[in-house]
Amino acid sequence: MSHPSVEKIKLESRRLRGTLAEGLLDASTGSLNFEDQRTIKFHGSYQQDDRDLRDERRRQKLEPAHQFMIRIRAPGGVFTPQQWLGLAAIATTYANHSLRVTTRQTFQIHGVVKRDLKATMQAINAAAMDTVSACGDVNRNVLGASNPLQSALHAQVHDWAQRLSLHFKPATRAYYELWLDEEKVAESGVEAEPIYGDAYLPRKFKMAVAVPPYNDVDVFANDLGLIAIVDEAGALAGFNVAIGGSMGASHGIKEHYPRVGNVIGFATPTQVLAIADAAVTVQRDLGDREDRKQARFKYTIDKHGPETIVAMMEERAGFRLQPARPYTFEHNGDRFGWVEGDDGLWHLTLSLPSGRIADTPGRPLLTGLREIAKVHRGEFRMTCNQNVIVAGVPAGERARIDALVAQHALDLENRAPTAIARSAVACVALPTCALAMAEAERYLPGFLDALEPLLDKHGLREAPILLRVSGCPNGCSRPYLAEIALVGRAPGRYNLFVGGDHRGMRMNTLYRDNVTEPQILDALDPLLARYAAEREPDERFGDYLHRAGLVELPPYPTHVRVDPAEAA
Ligand code: SRM
Ligand code: SF4
Repeated sequence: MSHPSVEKIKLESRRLRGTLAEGLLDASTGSLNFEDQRTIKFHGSYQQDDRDLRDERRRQKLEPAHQFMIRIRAPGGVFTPQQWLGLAAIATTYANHSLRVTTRQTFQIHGVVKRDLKATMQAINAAAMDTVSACGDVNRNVLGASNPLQSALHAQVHDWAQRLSLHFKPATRAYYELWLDEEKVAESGVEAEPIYGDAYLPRKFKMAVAVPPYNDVDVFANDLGLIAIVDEAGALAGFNVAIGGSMGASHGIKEHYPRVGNVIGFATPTQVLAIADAAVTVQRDLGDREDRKQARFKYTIDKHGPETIVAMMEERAGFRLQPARPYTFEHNGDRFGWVEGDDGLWHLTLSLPSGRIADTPGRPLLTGLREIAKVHRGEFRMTCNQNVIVAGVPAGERARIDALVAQHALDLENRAPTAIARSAVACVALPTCALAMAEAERYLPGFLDALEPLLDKHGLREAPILLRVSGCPNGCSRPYLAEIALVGRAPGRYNLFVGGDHRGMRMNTLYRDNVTEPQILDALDPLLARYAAEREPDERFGDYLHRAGLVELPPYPTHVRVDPAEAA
């Protein structure tokens, strides 16, 4: 039986309601029907099945172990201790006893069964959070720089992430009717969607706000990036605007490629919503609605040419962008340990193992962070590198937090034997991700162990090399921006990429195709040897590989350019 297209499903969903209400009540299956599986994404949830159990259940002639992933909408990635406690309770009551910090600085929970979905959604909302538009063909979770050192600027940037998220939240009341029993009103199912229209966007749309000199949000991996520019007095003057970033790719299909965003100009704070509206509606109107693999904004830009797209955006916004202003990014990583902000408060960044917060033998992360939430009076800030910042701690409270950190081994990753291990990122992949071709999160610790002797051999234990692992080419760990990346091909086999930079401004290059761990280590050995011997002081691995001519740039727009005409 052929399934209807996603475009048809969206149009016929009565503003994202579909038959979800009925489907949730059907106790004969743990699954939703095909259409509702698409519709529920707009409510922040994915139907999945436990892939570890798939074969066994098939042998037993049982339906797959259906379960749901739920993603929180958290613009700027800030959570209060009360919200944290709420989430930890939800994870143990309804999910698989773990919280997962994502590369878009929010939480996912996994393993919720259909009959518990509504109660889980209600518990999330009761804890003052929601999941609206965390997935689906709409604007997704808006990223905001998590570095809280410049407190006033951070507050403004966080405010922008919130405003953008609210501005682009769909108008439909479907979420509130379905999950929170909001009473239906006359226009239920036919509400006006002034920004999105009847069929929402052709594909997901992502926004991020960065504060130089840190690019911890990987702003150039977003459909729309805003780079904060401060004036001489340190106040927010506005934003450089970048368009067309996205990581998704397919093995062997050159028409489906990752791309960094291009900086197209500068907008003042009062112009930001208009230019963002323009980007979203140009993509709504011009994006490919026939082929979902060609539907992201990057392809719209590359098909029509950046000049055409920028001109359309300016016409819709009603103003010309000013020339982009100078900015410098130092790196796209996190800084671990305690730092003092300009407001005298302290912030502790803890490196988490691929963002997974669970209690494991000798490592009670879920319990430990829950204990911190019970006493902490500041905030928790998630980073886009899947780490957490215990933020806003008065100097006098540090010792209490430190004691809880030590008691629960919360800083094991901060004390990892190699710098590469501290900053490595891996996507979820198996067993929950339906698209995974190879392990990622579960493979990372083993790969790091295998890499350690090689780093030792070349004296590179403390070399801050950026490693990212993805279980498939969709690139959820933003692997194409890493200095070393493994991208899953098949169980135990990866494509090896090298040569990205540490500022998130230059993509890496495929170096070995479809290789196993021994082959990956063999390929890296001579590169690391030459890097150790020939690097300049402070030269990073990816930059060295290019200087030494050991890698070339791949054949798609791979590094950030300021003049859009250059990107054509
Ligand atoms: Fe992603 C799909 C997990 C960030 C590109 N992503 C998926 C799904 C929902 C699989 C699916 O469609 O069935 C994964 C769920 C796995 C699971 O079991 O939890 C998934 N993506 C994730 C997360 C949890 C990875 C992580 O380990 O942190 C991240 C959640 C972010 C969030 O909180 O919103 C996540 N995904 C990203 C990023 C990084 C980013 O946005 O900065 C990208 C690359 C940027 C981009 O969008 O191009 C990304 N995910 C994709 C794609 C490829 C999109 C494309 O245009 O080709 C897919 C597949 C798709 O959409 O068809 C995908
Ligand atoms: Fe799944 Fe692939 Fe994304 Fe990893 S990169 S979470 S395997 S879709």
